[in-house]
Amino acid sequence: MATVRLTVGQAIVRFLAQQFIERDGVEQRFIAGVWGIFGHGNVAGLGQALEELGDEYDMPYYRPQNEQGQVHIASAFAKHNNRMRAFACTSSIGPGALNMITGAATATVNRLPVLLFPSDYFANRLVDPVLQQVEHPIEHDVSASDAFRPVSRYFDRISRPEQLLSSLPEAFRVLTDPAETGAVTVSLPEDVQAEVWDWPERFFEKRVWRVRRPRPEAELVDEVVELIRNAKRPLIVAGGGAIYAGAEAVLDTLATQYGIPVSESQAGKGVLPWNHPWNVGPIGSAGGLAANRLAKDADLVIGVGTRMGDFVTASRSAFQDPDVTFVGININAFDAHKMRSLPLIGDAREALKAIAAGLAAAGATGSSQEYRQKVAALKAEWDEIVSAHRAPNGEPGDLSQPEVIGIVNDTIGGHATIICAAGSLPGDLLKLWRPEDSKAYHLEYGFSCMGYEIPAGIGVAMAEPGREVVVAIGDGTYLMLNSEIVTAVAEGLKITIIVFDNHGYQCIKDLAWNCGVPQFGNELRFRDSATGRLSGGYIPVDFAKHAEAMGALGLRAATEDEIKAAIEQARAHEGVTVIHVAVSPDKRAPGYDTWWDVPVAEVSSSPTVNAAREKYEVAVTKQRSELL
Ligand SMILES: Cc1ncc(C[n+]2csc(CCOP(=O)(O)OP(=O)(O)O)c2C)c(N)n1
Ligand SMILES: [Mg+2]
Repeated sequence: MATVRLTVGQAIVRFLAQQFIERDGVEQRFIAGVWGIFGHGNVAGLGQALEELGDEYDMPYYRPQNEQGQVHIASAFAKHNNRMRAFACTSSIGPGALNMITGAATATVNRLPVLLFPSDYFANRLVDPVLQQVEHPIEHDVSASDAFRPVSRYFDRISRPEQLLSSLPEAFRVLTDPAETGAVTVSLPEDVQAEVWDWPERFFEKRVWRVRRPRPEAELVDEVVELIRNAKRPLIVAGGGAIYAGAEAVLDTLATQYGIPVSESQAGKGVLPWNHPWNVGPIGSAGGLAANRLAKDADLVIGVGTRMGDFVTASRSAFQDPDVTFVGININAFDAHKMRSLPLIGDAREALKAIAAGLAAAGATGSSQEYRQKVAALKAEWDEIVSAHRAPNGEPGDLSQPEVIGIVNDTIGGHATIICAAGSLPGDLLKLWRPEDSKAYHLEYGFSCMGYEIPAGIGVAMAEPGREVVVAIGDGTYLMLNSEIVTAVAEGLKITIIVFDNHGYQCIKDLAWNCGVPQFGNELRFRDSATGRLSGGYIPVDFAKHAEAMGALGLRAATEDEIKAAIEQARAHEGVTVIHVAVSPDKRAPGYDTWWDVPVAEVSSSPTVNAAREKYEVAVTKQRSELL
């Protein structure tokens, strides 16, 4: 057997370079590069290998500022590429590795492939405890990297070089499997990374991972066709899986031909353009009037590539028809079964095609004229509500977040990619943003991880050079993780970041208030010596100056005209622009006929808490616990 002598680090670089992915006849290299922060755990292992072999094998290295940031960059890159390209990430041991945990969980929850190589303590244990080693007192084989297990879809620790031979192919099988994908973690002890092995040459031959598009079972398709034919008030809920599978066109045809309204989750928004006649807008706790009213009375709900998270189901209160039936079209059996669904397990595009063919063969005519008119009327009503929220009210110095969203969307249009993840912005964007294609709305709302936004701007800008990238971020979230601005500057990327400054964690203040709790800890205020609490004046933060310090163009905008001018300046600037926009701390889009389960204290001496509890006890009666 022909062999080649390389270290574990070097073998990894060569292996990564030879992994390809193919779907629908399109083949490409899967791993676009390696992000990493070096420390003693990986500097002479993977670090050495990337330095020596990176150019030769076209495996570029990128340097972030924070290990969490690099995993978010990788997630966003994969998401914008519909999971057909990915990054690997390396970190040192202990703290560097643990900084990747939050990113790993975010990737796994959102079903996004990221390949993580945290470093690990010496496998030979001769220097124990090495710097940064968590010494577990009784379980000697437990290391910090074991914390990746619950947040990864695949985990392995390489304590002998030859273990790579079985571990790496398995890692790529999971990464490229549409149902299993997520964070894949291969932990690399620092001594093993530098150890040599005579690898079979075949290990480094080109390998193509074909992305499955499984067709659902024909018998179940027939059942679904019958359900649709008998439904009086059908409703589709489109999730991220519909976009990853490229089901846009078939969904359009099915909805149009059979008069089935399509509602959207955060990950599914954009699958149909906002002005598509059958797109009734967002559903659930952060949803809109049209979809939520349709959901309430729907007799058949067809989930397409959705996890049926609590925001979509309004904590299981969205669907009130006593006999409502669910169909779960999903490549992931786990998701397909949710809400007691008839599980139509398979690729979303292929499943919808099969249903369309079944409906055509059965001579189905689709929903009634009455239902079609009702859908059209609700959509028109919702569109008007959205337009009203977005319209600038012209009061300088008192801009609301919905108005700013409208101004920004009108200025950049419906094809720029808007990015967001946490705070009150996701809810307002879900309701008010008007995407015109399925890659124009990039929300991470599976984990709603504060800190995803700016790194995601990098991931999207790298995934699709040429598309305008705009990050919408709250002031609180900006303060949590902004340092990847430096990375974007270093990479020469053009990204516009709009900071919505409302003096703190206002969505949580709203939430607290809904639970009867007054402002406590959420706003960004000085400590007040009189109360001893954080109830002093607002702490002024100059976000434009802060961004300038990191090499970005920093701008401020307080009026409609200033926002438009700032965006134009950002467009003309070859680099990162941060626009600081002050928005009202209290004005956000309201909820529409919905609820979200946030438990209220069952006992309290506060009358507002008791009043909120009373309301809560009424609200939970709408929760359909039988739909489990
Ligand atoms: C990492 C992380 N920590 C905590 C939370 C809980 N959380 C959700 S939104 C939010 C406040 C966000 O504040 P900001 O970005 O200013 O947005 P705003 O609510 O003001 O719109 C917090 C603390 C979270 N989602 N992620
Ligand atoms: Mg805020």
